[in-house]
Amino acid sequence: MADDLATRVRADASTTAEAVTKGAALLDDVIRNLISRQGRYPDIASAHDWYLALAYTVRDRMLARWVASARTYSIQGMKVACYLSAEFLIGPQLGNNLLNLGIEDDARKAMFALGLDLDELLAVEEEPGLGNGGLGRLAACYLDSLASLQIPAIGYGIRYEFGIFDQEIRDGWQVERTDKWLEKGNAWEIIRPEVSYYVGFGGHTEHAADASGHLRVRWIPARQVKGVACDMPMQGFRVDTCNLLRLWKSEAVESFDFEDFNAGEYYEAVHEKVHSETLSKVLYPNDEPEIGKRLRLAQQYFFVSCSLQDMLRLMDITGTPIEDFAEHFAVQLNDTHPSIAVAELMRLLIDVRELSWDAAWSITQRTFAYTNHTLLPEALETWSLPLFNSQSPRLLEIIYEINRRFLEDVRRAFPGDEERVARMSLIDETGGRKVRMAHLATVGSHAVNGVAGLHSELLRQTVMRDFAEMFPERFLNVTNGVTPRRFVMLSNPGLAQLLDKTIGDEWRSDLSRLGALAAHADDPAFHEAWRAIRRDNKAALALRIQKTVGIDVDPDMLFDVQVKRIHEYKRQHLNALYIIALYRRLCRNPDLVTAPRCFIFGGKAAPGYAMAKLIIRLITGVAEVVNHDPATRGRIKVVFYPNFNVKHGHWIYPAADLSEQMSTAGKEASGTGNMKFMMNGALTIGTLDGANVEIREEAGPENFFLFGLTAQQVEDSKREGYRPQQYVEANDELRDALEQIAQGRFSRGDTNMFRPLLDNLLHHDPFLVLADFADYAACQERVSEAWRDVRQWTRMSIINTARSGKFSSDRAIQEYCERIWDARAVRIDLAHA
Ligand code: 26Q
Repeated sequence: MADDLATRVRADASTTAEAVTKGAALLDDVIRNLISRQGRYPDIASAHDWYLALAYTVRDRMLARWVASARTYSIQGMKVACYLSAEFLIGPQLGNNLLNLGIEDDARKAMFALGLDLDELLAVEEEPGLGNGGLGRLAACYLDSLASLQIPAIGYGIRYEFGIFDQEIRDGWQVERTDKWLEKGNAWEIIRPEVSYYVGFGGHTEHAADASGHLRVRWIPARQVKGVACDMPMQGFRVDTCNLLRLWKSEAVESFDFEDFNAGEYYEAVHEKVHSETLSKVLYPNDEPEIGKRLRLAQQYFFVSCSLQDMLRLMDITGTPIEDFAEHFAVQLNDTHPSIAVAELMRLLIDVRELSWDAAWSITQRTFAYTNHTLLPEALETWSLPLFNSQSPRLLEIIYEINRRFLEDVRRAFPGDEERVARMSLIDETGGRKVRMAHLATVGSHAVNGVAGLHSELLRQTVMRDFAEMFPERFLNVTNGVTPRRFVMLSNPGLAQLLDKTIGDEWRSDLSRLGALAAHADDPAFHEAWRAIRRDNKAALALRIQKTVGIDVDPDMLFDVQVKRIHEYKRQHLNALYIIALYRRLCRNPDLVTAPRCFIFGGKAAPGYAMAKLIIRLITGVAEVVNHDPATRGRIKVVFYPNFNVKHGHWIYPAADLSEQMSTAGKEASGTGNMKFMMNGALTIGTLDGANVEIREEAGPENFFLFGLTAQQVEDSKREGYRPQQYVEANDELRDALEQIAQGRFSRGDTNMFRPLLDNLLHHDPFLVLADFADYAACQERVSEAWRDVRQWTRMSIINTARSGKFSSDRAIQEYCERIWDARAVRIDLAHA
């Protein structure tokens, strides 16, 4: 059978000799895996069986590279960059791994020879949704860049059994379904029971002098949980480097022996097992902390402790003295979620490895660096002292001691300024006492960075002001980036090929080379090719939309897209208000000349965030009315695309003409979707917020649709007493839109449904939706006008792609390596490993 199929591949006249050999070998391996790993045979194999067989085959190729990488790192004693993150939103792996290994064509041909379509196999893969959104996806882009730049690196996180929920829309409302991504197994992971660590919880500490008179602390935990390593290979693009994503799965320590238990103990032991396994059970689906969630703090400590113990084990294996820890590991804290690591490393070094406080503190500070992803006060993480103490009494003692020494430094630097001391303390004493995780991360790190220029600046001026005054050299900016492998090459192959043909393929490893496209921005033949690709992408998305939500959209319309988590500060409701105003205009004036538009939304609301769920309901309500009104047929469509995730992003980003980036200025730390759209040739309509500022700088103001108040004006208007009503009084269209909502027009006559949203807008409007409405609507008119000049729009689209080079995660990772980690590339050579 296998021979037969291999002959079919060889017989394909279009393949070169080398490709024939590679393709045939791949095919042989796929069939071997199908039989020996899955116990299936070709005649009865389902698409999922074939997917698995191919995935195993690809994994084997990566493991050979991973082994070569690991050997090289340990022999050469390279510094390893460790990225600690509670989330890694890595997305589907098969297509990306084929791309990075450079065997996509081989795989396509091998599958074809089996009578299978590679795209259909790619489609059956469940994506690991181990993150909420931006922060988790950023971590995944960084792993891709680290491997592609040949930097020794490990990603450390949690292997959640249930990732971010699947979103369904029922009667216009979001409904959550559990994400059972592991149900059919995960072909990419290697579970390593031999790589496991114990993590303690609760209990008490005992202080006593040791034989040589040094004070030693013993922590006697009340419970222990075992963390088992689950590894996923992270293959670099066109290199032999393959790094590791190591995710921890929690297990019970006790494997219990039936004979030793009476019935009572037996149930107790089972309970213990269930309890332990709960730790890595589910991802918290909120992109903001909730108060007092014990399990969340336990998850954070669990994965951080396992990860640090793992680093210490790697030191021991290679016989490296513990004193050299900071020369061998650079540990990046992805927001404050892993910041308990500062105290845990101190504990491991002092209590377990018996280093002095000063030696341990020096190692800790030189090891860690912290990335902040938010300025929103409600999103800054704190944990109540009683909760913290009951979980990790020893760590709290250590935090007190860090704080005592730190506040001494503050007092020395700012004598007599006790208010400053209170503001900077690691412990918040106002209200219930709490540990301030951002302060712990900042004090325990040698570098603190924001994720876009404006964000880093605001960080220094607002939430971190006192710290920036005391340690100005510690604060820096590293603007985020996204991987062009996944978000251009994989999801927009048509564009990738056109780029290769036009400017050569060096852009694939050096995105700044896209700049060469500018020379073609006025070439009519190139315009035509550009538009043809974009039209194909839009037709493909239109087909998906038809299949998933049953709405017909015309690919020649302007695709106006807002996909991201649903949040008031991101202002999807401002977009909705504009759609209502436009719709009303079109109803009133059948001859109005304007760009025919399809508004596409996507994004999940945190399950407990009622206002965000109501915003989804408003969008689906508007869609229902607008899409069924014959008066506006062909001129306006509204789509809420359910369950927006990485996979769906692959279809959406390449098909967008207009990227909506409309957060209230000063609130979005960076945004990364904005970068994905830009690379794929969308124009941006946006505020001066996050990385939009830099996108506009790069694209040029003439190629960016700017609207809205600046961060400074937002602050000023709040200080001066903002009155949302005043904007309603001054704008007929806005008033009409709000009235339509209030009258139940988008809620099937229900005049109560949107009351909370309207009350909020009219009386508080914390994100200045109404203040920015008029300017947004005017800006959208400029968009419509620009759209009608096809040549000019195409030119702007090309220029946006051409100038998107800065937003590659390769550039961002290079900055982290040079400015924060002092990490260097090492060439891995599979042939000589
Ligand atoms: C914290 C504690 C308890 C429970 C949940 C959390 C939690 C989880 C996720 C808090 C925050 C998040 C996610 C934040 C996030 O995605 N931030 C985004 O990060 C992107 C990458 O830097 C930026 O581009 C976005 O601007 C920022 O909003």
